[in-house]
This record gives sequence, structure tokens and C-alpha cells, in this order.
Amino acid sequence: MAKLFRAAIMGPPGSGKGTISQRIAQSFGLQYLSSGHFLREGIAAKTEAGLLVKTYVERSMLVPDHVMTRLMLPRLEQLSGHSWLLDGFPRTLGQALALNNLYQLDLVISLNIPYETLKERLSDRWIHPASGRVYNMGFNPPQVQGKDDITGEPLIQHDDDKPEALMARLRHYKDVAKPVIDLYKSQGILHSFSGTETDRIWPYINSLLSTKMHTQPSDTCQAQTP
Ligand code: G5P
Ligand code: MG
Repeated sequence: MAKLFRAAIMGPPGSGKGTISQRIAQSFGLQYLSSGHFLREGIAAKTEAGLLVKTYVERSMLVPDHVMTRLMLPRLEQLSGHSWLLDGFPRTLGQALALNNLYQLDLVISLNIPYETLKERLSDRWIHPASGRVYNMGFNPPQVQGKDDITGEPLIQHDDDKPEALMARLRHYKDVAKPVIDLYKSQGILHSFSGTETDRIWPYINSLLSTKMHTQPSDTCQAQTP
């Protein structure tokens, strides 16, 4: 039986984690779990967990570690027997250590996208609040302007995607992510990708995954796009 493959993708808000994760899941058949999507589903369904995390997610603040791990780790247990990719979890050192106690990741992708690019992307971003579906007016516009493709309901823009709020979120991301990145670097599983376009980063990630999923876990060289 092929060895199970476990990966995570990290990056600031708007860096393309979701877009790239969907491509990885499609191309490599990994089960894909987005922490943000999972939380928004709970909020929309008004589950106990959804009510607990609502105020954090609506203000783009990190949900406390003990809540996050209590929600995410049982989900991973349900995926035992599958290869998986985590998008947006772990985000803090506490979460990374809790995950590390249960699973050894094979690979972590870290996206380094310039601030100006993130600002442009997020100010162009529209969301269908009930489902969490995300559109970008330039990159992946809805079929009908201002309307969700599936339900036809109106799309909204997030207050936290305004430039001042965004700058604070990005600074916070860097501070919190640094020890997580250092941990995965020390384990030899971190692969960083820099660039301004997802379509140009994707071939490097595609080729890395193709290699990694067909080699031994001890093969852990550092990858960087030019
Ligand atoms: P999320 O849902 O993880 P964020 O803010 O980290 O939210 P987000 O917004 O989901 O990240 P992304 O997934 O990195 O961004 O990027 P994306 O959605 O693929 O792309 C962003 C936009 O750019 C899209 O419109 C896309 O179409 C467009 N785009 C992509 N590539 C390109 C390109 O090349 N060119 C152009 N022009 N456009 C492009 O977390 C949400 C909240 O949940 C909580 C927190 O409250 C968080 O704020 N949360 C957690 N809290 C604690 N711990 C955790 N582990 C948590 N996880 C989530
Ligand atoms: Mg996302």
C-alpha cells in the first residue's frame, strides 16, 4: 500500500492557500481540509462550535489554540487512512506542537507574497457569506456580477480587507507564523515559494509534489521559486 502523505500550506491572508490547495487536491487526490472554511461552515450551520468561533472569525482574529485544536484534530482522525492537506492549520506554534504530537507532516508549503499584491487581491475580493465561497473580480469573477454562482445570492466585501486592517493582519501573521516556520525548517520539511501570481508558482509546487509523493520521506531538500 502507498505511504500516506500529509502536508500543510501556510501563508498570509490572500496569499493563495485556498486556490493552490484546490489544485493540489484535484491533481494529487489528497483530502483537503481548510480551517477557515470549516469554521465558516460551523458558523453558517449555527453549530455549538460555530457560535463559539463566530466573533473571532468575523473580526479576522485568531481563534484560541485550545478551541482550534479541539475542532481540527478530531476531523483529522476521521481522515485516518487518507492522505491529506491542511490549509490554514496550524497557524501558531501551539497548534503546530499539538499536531506534531499526533502526526508527522511530510511537507509544508509556505507562500511569500508581497504586501502590495495581497492588498490588490483582497480589495478585489468578494465573498458569499453563507458558504464562504470567494471570488476575485480579476482572477475568478462570478458568472453574474455581484452574485454567487450557485445560489444567486448577493456577494459582500469584508471590512477587514480594507488597507489599514489588512496591514495589521499581515504584521500579526508574520509574528505568529515565524516560530511555526522555524519548527518546520528545523524538521527539514519546509518549502517556501515567492511570487506575485499563483499561476506562476503552481508549476513549482506541482513538480515538488510529484517528486515528493513518489520518493522516500527522508528526501527533504529546500525548494524556492526564483
Ligand atoms: P482563512 O479562511 O484561512 P485567510 O485570511 O488566512 O483566511 P484567505 O482569505 O482564505 O486566507 P487564501 O486562502 O490564502 O486567503 O487565498 P485565496 O482565497 O486562494 O486567494 C485570495 C484571493 O486572491 C481570492 O479571491 C483568489 O481568487 C485570488 N487570487 C489567488 N491567486 C491569484 C493570482 O495569482 N492573481 C490574482 N489577481 N488573484 C489571485 O481564515 C479565516 C479566519 O478563520 C480563523 C481566523 O479568524 C481567520 O481570520 N482561522 C483560524 N484561527 C486560529 N487558528 C487557525 N488555524 C485558524 N484558521 C482559520
Ligand atoms: Mg483560504
